[in-house]
Amino acid sequence: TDLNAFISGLPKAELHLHIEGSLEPEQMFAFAKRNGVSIPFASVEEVRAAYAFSNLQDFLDIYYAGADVLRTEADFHDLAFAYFQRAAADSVRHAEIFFDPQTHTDRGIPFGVVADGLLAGMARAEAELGVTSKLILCFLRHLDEDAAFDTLKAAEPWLDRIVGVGLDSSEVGHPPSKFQRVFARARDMGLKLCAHAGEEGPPEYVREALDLLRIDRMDHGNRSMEDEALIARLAAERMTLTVCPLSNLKLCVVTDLKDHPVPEMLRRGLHVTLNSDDPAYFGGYVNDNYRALAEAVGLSREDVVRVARNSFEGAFLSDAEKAARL
Ligand code: ES4
Ligand code: ZN
Repeated sequence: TDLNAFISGLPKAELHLHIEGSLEPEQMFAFAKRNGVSIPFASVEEVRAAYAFSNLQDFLDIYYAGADVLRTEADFHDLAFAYFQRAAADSVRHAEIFFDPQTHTDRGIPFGVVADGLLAGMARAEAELGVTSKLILCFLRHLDEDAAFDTLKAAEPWLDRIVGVGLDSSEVGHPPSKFQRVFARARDMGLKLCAHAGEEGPPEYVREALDLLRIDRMDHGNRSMEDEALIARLAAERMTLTVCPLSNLKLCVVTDLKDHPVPEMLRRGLHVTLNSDDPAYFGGYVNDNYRALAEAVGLSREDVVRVARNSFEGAFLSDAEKAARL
């Protein structure tokens, strides 16, 4: 359709992408082979068949298992560069990518192997594809705050190349308040702050992310829509929400894309962006997310332009850098 073609060519930023979640089944087999790692699947088809999730934890169990094939700096470079090639094909001009260092350091992969590999892939993407990027270190919320502090410490030599910190993994039972001290430290260090909130967790977790973590950007935020005062506050504070429609569908955060909260978010003046989250697991990259949502809820061309503009406005870039990307 016309709108689909328009979406394809529209310059956009991707602000919610877990690089480990861009590991395609074909790459999983290739990395497993070159590293001599065994995986519990016989074929790419078998892997894809396993990607039927009923909630966030279902997905996380498979996602952490898949990450075990990533061992060397070259693996992290190749993973990142392959993502940027797909992003460039979707007219993504800038991407802010999450990584989960604890998933790797807890298996004996040094922080520097992960960070240097990703940073090399990012530098190559800027040089060869013209896609700029920033790196965001996520703390795993199912682990304790001391482990997050240890991770921040391990990251110290790289902090000039890391724009901010995030909070991901199992949300329910691990409220933002659990990480208040480490987020305060990160803020003091000059890092930007974001957190997954209101994906499965209640509006109270969204409030904690705002009041206790003092986040600069909110990942997901869907369940904010259950709380009128919270909606008004997010609009007044011009908080950017990094929404992920195909992720929400695959993890049963919504039962049908037709019921997705984005139209209501836009009506209420929220600064919505659209993103792919874990594209290899959820069935689509950023344009697939724009297109599937636009078709399901009937987004207009103006809505789509608004969302793409929000993606640059919400990026952790200076005004001059933002202007250069548009
Ligand atoms: C994630 Cl969709 C999602 N939610 C929370 N944590 C995550 N880590 C990777 N993808
Ligand atoms: Zn996410």
